[in-house]
Amino acid sequence: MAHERTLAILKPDCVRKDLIGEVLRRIQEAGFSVCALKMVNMTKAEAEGFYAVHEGKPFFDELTDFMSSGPCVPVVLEKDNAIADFRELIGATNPEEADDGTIRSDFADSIGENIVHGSDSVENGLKEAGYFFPEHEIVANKA
Ligand code: RTP
Ligand code: MG
Repeated sequence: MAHERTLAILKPDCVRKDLIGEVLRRIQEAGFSVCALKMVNMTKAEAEGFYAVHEGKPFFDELTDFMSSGPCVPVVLEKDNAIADFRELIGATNPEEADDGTIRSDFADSIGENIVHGSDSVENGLKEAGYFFPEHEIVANKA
């Protein structure tokens, strides 16, 4: 199984609900290593850049308004099979469809405000980590 990097974002609703610690605890308990972490307040333009792949979709304006509505916490994570395992840990995009015990099922209010982002491919994981962190700020934490 390949060692992979994924970029998680604890979204503004996660921060507003004081769930940073709880969500990070679940992520670490699931075996992910935290390799970079910070708090940022994205501008609308920065949120549009991050989610550029969704430009033109009906939810794009709502999504980028939400992602720039307050501080969020981008986190670079590493683990074997990180991309798929992280998406399993967080659950389906719509919390009503997320499996019991997943982060979105337990904490998210709606498909728009769904607590956490996870990269959807190895290539995007590397690209998205680079959106927030220069390579020298991503540290080797465990193997
Ligand atoms: P994410 O990128 O945030 O990890 O979420 P995802 O892969 O599960 O979902 P994606 O299709 O990439 O959509 C990105 C975010 O856009 C919002 N969304 N709203 N109202 C809607 O129909 C709708 N669809 C997507 C969600 O907040 C989703 O996380
Ligand atoms: Mg996505």
